[in-house]
Amino acid sequence: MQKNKKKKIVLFMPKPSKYGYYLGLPLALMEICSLIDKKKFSIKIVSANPDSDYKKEICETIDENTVLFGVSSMTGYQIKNSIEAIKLVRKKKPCIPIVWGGYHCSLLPEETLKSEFADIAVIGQGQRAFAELAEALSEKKSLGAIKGIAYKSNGKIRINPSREPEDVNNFPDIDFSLVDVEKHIIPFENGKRYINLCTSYGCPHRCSFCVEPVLSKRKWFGLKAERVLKQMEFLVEKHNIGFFGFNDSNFFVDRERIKKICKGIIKKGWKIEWGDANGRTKQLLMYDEKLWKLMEKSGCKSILIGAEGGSQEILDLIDKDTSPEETVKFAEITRKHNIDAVFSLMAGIPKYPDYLDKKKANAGVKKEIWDILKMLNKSLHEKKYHAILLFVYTPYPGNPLFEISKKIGFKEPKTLEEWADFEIIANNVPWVSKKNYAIAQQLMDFVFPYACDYYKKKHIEKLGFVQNIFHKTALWRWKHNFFAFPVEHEMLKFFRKARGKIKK
Ligand code: B12
Repeated sequence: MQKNKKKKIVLFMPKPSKYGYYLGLPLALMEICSLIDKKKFSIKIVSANPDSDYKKEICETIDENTVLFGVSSMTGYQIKNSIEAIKLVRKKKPCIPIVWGGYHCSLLPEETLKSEFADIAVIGQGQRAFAELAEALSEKKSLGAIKGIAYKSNGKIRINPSREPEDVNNFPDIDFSLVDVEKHIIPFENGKRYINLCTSYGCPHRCSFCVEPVLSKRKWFGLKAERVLKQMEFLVEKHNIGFFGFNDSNFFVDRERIKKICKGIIKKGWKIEWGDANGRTKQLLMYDEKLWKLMEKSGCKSILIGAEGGSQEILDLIDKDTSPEETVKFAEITRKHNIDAVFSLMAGIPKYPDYLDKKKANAGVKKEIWDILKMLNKSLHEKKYHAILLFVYTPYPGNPLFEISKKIGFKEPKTLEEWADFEIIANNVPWVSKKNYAIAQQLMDFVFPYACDYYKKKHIEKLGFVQNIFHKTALWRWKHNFFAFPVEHEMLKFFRKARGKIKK
């Protein structure tokens, strides 16, 4: 290592899917640098972003001054892309410590470290643990005292005591100069420039399919409204941002904070919109009319709700602590305030021991889909909605539903590399039959997007004849619950495949 030169930290944000890119700011990586001593370390963040050749950037950046190479990964394809990047690093400098962070290694640190492509895993919230780790690696000190990490030492895996999640207000603001912000802006509707921000950590709720209760231990810390507004101000003034998408697991926990953020936006007179923010029906139904009006006036355009299911039985099974009636009510309130409710739903919730029986499983999953459609029919008027997302339940490690899934036949991947191939688009669970899976896919991919009035406004006038027919058949299928002979869906899949092959 050259003396008197700053030591280098190189970080990589991988692609979420084979043909996708990592869009938006690599917030996790920017956040973990907030406590790094910039006098001592130089930082290079590389994103698998459409505007950059990330492989070349990694190869050109790694050198003898590099103290670590870090990757951020959720379960699934990001692991695969991270391993591809790590192979490039290993080829150039085989001894650089490889640090994993993010949801996957936090849930399965030991399994992650069994892979030859991992040396250290940071478990959970990363800011403080990462700063201590960089310091220790650069000084060649022991890692034994750093809470919240796991690492390999003399061929053995050591898991240090855990670290309690901390209030995000303890950390300095994220440093936007760490990345080329312009490269991470996403072109959006009406010519607006879209950027993502994350203003809180954790979620206080207990949903039994979600990783949050396991990692954040049902704690929630929201960045003070003034600090949120300061970040927004920088992005509006320096980068002409017109739409803010919030990546928080639960943006709306603190009513007073939301009030202050909305009032701040209005006071500043910014011509901005905001949305894609995760919330919960019960919590948002407690907001009064004044606050809904304030949100509308401040530019709130969409709220993402984990509606999850269409029946009370399913919602109780996943500890969702809400009801289908609340989802319907929520749709009414958002409609009244011109805010799009984006519903995220799941079909194929595991039931033990019922779903050991194939017939019961087929009937149960079918009923779930039907209940979802019934609830949507009550919630949505004239198909005026923004988006509906219907996923087939995919077991992610670390929560109670994952354990139930194993009891009824789910074969859990056993290595980091196997988890890399674990795709959301594949049907990974044996209790969802091919037929039910195909219906859910047809709804998600074809019926919901094409039946939607918003889609019609956005595309049909421009794209013409085929889209128009698709819009009409999607509406017809939904009205009659008729999903056999899915010709249109097959056509769409064929076009997408052809496009994918071209991209290759
Ligand atoms: C944005 C997002 C996405 C984006 C990806 C980003 C993009 N722009 O392209 C998209 C839309 C593509 C996406 C897709 C999916 N997502 Co997603 N997504 C998120 C979301 C909402 C925000 C991520 C974020 O920016 N967080 C903000 C940063 C600051 O927090 P963080 O990532 O947790 O980082 C902290 C620590 O984890 C740690 N850390 C993170 N990285 C690193 C790296 C190092 C080196 C270190 C030391 C520490 C560290 O330190 C950070 C600061 O404390 C999270 C929920 C959430 N709030 O995090 C879900 C989340 C990550 N997604 C999740 C899931 C399940 C999915 C999907 C399967 C959803 C679906 N049904 O399609 C797909 C998977 C895609 C695939 N093909 O496999 C789960 C992950 C579960 C898991 N086991 O991995 C989450 C947690 C949501 C949830 N509660 O279930 N997602």
